[in-house]
Order: sequence, then structure tokens, then C-alpha cells
Amino acid sequence: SDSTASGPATHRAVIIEAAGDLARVRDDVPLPPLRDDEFLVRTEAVAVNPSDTKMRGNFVTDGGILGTDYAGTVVARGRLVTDVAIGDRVCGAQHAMNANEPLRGSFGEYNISAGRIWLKLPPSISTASGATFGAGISTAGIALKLLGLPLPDAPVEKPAYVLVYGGSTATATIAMQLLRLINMIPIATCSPKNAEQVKAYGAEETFDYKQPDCAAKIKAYTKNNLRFALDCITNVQTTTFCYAALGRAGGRYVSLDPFADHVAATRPTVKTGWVLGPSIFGDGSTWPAPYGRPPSDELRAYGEKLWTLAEGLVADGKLRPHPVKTLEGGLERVPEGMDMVKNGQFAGEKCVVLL
Ligand code: CO7
Repeated sequence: SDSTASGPATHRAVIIEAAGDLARVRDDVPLPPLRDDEFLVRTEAVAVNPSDTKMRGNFVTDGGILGTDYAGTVVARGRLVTDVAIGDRVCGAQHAMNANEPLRGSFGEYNISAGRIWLKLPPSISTASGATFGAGISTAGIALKLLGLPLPDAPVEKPAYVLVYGGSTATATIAMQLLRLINMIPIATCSPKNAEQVKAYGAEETFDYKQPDCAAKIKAYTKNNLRFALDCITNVQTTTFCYAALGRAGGRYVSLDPFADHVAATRPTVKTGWVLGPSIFGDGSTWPAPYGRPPSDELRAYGEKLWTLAEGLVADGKLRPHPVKTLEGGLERVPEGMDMVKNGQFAGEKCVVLL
């Protein structure tokens, strides 16, 4: 029986020591014991997200493991686990730099499953590509909720446009596919060079945001009726742009980070929200304000539903991963990958480090 199996007491992982504020690889990082309802994954690939590069200063729990995204093979499971078997390939997300459980980041030789925020990978998806799903599915899923839109088990009856600002970002390629699956119609901003790819992920039309009249063009395309905007970039210019494109009756604006209040204040008929990725676990957030949150059973249940649905969609080929560029050579390359992501060297592709 594998019911008592567990991992080693320590493993190699990428941590942050608050004093130095630098990401570094250590060989002797404790691996928490497996609980009855958890399984253990030997990590084979991790993806670097822009958010990993922002876990500095007061986001850091001293000695905490960095990283959200992982994929690998199940090597042990607790006695209550029945939905995965030893040898299954899985991917998922971790709640990194959670002060209550700082050793649960994804950038380690082992990952312990977190709630239902994981899925079994079908043979059609490589482990490297699987490593990109964690933050992407979680972020896009929360965005749908904040937009007041359903999940793919209950598509809308009346399709409507959704502006996806930053159509070539990793969040957008997942969000646009989910929008199509719920019968909504994504339109997106991106550079002309990315237009074909953005359409391949679901955009009906793309708009070059560098053109001065771009927001007006979107307003005309949507006949001054656009009611939904998802801002995958989020700065003063992008919030202003989305507000200018939304139609006369207002609607919903959702961003990936806190947005500029002075822009939002200009249109009270626009409801707002911003995505806090790790809220998908339902265990709240210990990150500093305004990123702190109390636990939420509602979000926990939503996350479980989202990831259960996503597993089926990925298996059916209806939810495809973002393009990847891989770095070989193991966890040692994660700090380098983070620098490259920060400097924009992975634009349009997820940085995936192979272990
Ligand atoms: O989810 C979490 C936990 C779950 C359990 S934690 C959150 C995880 N999510 C992230 O870390 C992503 C958050 N997003 C961002 O940090 C930003 O929105 C950026 C802009 C960095 C997007 O990151 P992504 O990695 O998706 O994008 P990228 O670096 O690959 O850039 C893609 C494209 C660029 O090529 C530009 O496209 P074109 O078509 O315009 O050439 O995004 C575009 N872009 C901009 N567009 C307009 C980049 N910066 C842009 C800008 N304005 N300032």
C-alpha cells in the first residue's frame, strides 16, 4: 500500500531569505509531512510568473519557498486520496509566500497538492506546457467571477463582447478560451505581430492599442455597448483605455492588480474588481495590504469547481496552454529565469524551467 508513503524530510528548493531579499537554491529545505488528504508530486517542470518576481520586501516570509506553478508525477498519496494514482502526471498551483505555510511554494524538487487546485494531465499535454496552467487557470477563473460571468458548465444565453486588454499575455490566452466556452465574444488589444495568435486563442477581432484612436475604434465596433473589460496589463493608461472603450451604459472592469482609483471614479456606472490569484485556495492571504484577505469558503468551492471543469476541458482539447520557452538545468536556473521574465525576455511565452 502507498498509504503511509511520504517524501524525504528535506529537498532542494528556491527560497527567499528576508535579510538578503535574494532568491537562492538550498539543498536542505524541509518538506512538510504528507497529510491523509494530500498527494506528493516529484516536480519535473515549474513556470515562472511575473508575480514570482514581485515576492520581495514585506511579501516575504523568511525562508519561504517561492513559486506558484508546477507539473510532475505523483509519487505518494495519503490514505484518503482516491482521485489520483502513483505515476499520474499532474499540474497545479501553490499558495506561495503564505505566512501560515511558507514551505508550500512550487519551486522545489517536490510539491504537495493544494486543495483541488490541480489537474491530471492528459497524454496530449507535455509536462512543460502543463506547468503553465496553475496561475493562468486560477487568474482567468477569478476574473470570470469578478466580471459576473459563469463557468463553462453554464454558458450565457445571450453572447456579448468582452474586451481583453493585453490579448497576448498568459492570462489572456486562457481567459479568451474560457470566454468562448461560456458563449461570450472576446475582442482583444495586441500588437499587429501577435494578432493571428491572439485570434487563435479565441479573439474575434484584435485592435492595435498603439494607434491613437484605438479605444474609439473598439467603441464603434461594439456599437457603444461594450459592458465587460478584462485588463491583463493594469496601469493608468490601460485602465483609462478600458474605461474609454466601455459603452454608454457602463459595465464591469476587472484588472489583475489594484487599479487607479482616480480613473475608476470618472464612471460610477462601471463596477470594478481586481484579481488576487492566491485567493483561489479559499484560505485567505497573508500578503501585505491591499493583498491581504480573510479565508473564504465560497472561493474555495469556486476554485474546486473551476479546476474540476478545467481538467475535463484540457483532456478534451478545449483548453490549450500558453506557448512555452524552456530553460533546462533544474532549479538553479529559476533565479535567472525570474530576471529574464522581469526584463521582458519571455514576452508572449511562459518561462518554464525543467528539473
Ligand atoms: O495567480 C496567481 C496565483 C494563483 C494560485 S499569482 C498571479 C500570477 N499572474 C501573473 O504573475 C501575471 C500577472 N500579470 C502581470 O504581471 C502583467 O500583467 C504582465 C504585463 C507582466 C503580463 O505578464 P505575462 O507574462 O502574461 O505577459 P508577457 O510578459 O508575456 O507579455 C505579453 C504581452 C507583450 O508581448 C505585449 O504584447 P503586444 O501584443 O502588445 O506586443 O503583453 C503586452 N504588453 C503590454 N501591452 C500594453 C506587455 N506590457 C504591456 C503594456 N501595455 N505596458
